[in-house]
Amino acid sequence: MISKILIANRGEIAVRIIRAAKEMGLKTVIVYSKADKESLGVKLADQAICIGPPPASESYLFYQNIISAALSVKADAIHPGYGFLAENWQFADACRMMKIRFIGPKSNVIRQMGDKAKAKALMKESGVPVVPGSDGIIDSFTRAEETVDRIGFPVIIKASAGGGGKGMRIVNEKKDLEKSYLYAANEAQQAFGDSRVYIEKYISAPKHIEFQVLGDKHGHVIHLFERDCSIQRRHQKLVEEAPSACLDDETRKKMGDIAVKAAQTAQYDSAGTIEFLYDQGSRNFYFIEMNTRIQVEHPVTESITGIDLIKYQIKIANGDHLDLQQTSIQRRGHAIECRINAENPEKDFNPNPGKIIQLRIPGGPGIRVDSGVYAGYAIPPFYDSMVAKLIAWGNDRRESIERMKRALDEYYIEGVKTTIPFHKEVLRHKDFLSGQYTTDFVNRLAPSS
Ligand code: MV4
Repeated sequence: MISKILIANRGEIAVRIIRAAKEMGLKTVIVYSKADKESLGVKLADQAICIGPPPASESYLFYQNIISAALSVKADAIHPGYGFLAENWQFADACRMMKIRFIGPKSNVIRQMGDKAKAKALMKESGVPVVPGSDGIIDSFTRAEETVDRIGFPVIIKASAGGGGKGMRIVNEKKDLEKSYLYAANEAQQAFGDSRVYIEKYISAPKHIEFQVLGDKHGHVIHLFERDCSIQRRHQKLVEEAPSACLDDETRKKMGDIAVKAAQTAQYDSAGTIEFLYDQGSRNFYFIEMNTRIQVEHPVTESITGIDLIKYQIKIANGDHLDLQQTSIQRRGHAIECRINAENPEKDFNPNPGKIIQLRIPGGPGIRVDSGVYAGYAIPPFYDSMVAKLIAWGNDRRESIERMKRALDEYYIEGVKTTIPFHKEVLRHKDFLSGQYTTDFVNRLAPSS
């Protein structure tokens, strides 16, 4: 039985995991880099162990030290959060070898879903709709030509070891294909040490719809509906909502059933996400990838279902049977999340770390704030710039929007520039209000250089 959890992460997600563990009566240990000594997670955990200097490669990614820390305090499980080691199959495997439970899926599942071309082929084989394309790795320009002759332009070249948008290249005409293919393969090699790429038909201005799934170690899988994550900038999501304002109940039901089938195909246990591109014109949807971690935007799903996803991750890692049935999962109301980043939206969203001089956190009905900062805290420059997530729940979309606007007005952060003004603009934009916005929304609002 799990009784002590080591948190191999920082910031708001470390705090979120500590909160879930404490409510379950479990002991918590956090590891931290020298830059995070004064973090909220270090203050809230039962125990804290410094694992190295600020650079992540020497601390949060240096998993041998993290495993040593877990062994030294007799932690029975490690929660990786998101980012850092969350989708590192070698780390999950090392935990297993050291008899520490990795709070996430099996290492071979992380590995398989991390190879995006292989994951796509596996899904297609079991009847999950995928975007037409190369159905596997493109290992020569000749094969690239054959593929585009079959599917037509525009196409998108993706790194198989990528995901989340890194190493992608859109190609509109034949004369650019060879250059783009070589460029994409080279970029993939630089970024992931793996040059393999695959090709898909490029879907223009799609919606990014993802389904939350939960599976246990006994083969029981359910979904917890969708999140609309179409508001992103340079592949960083900025606003997420559930349910999606663009889905009809018939399409939602089809996508949910397919999401469960995809997770079953992957032999998935723990919390995971099935990503789809949704074409509003044709109402077609396509699996693009699976994320084998808890995601930043999970509170949106928690808000509309009342289900604590972190607690379920822990229970599932412990081997418990999932005590939820698909037919008993009810959606209630609407939730929106705004990511509050220490970035200057007026200066190309440049990171803006520094000391928080004053802080007023919103509250009241329907408002949740997941944050790792406090007044007087200095945001270190070494990691991502997200300092808080503001989640607004309402009985319907209109109420959640009004609550979010009200909460953004209440929020006062002095000392660092944040994305709050950007969010205020999004919330009054006609395309956001209509719910019909697509992945090109931010680029049209604030064209990136
Ligand atoms: C696509 C696509 C269009 N067609 N795939 C980006 C994030 C990653 N999870 C999937 N992504 C996309 N995949 C096909 N077949 C559009 C995106 C996409 C995108 C692509 C290039 C530049 C910006 C983008 C923003 C959102 C989605």
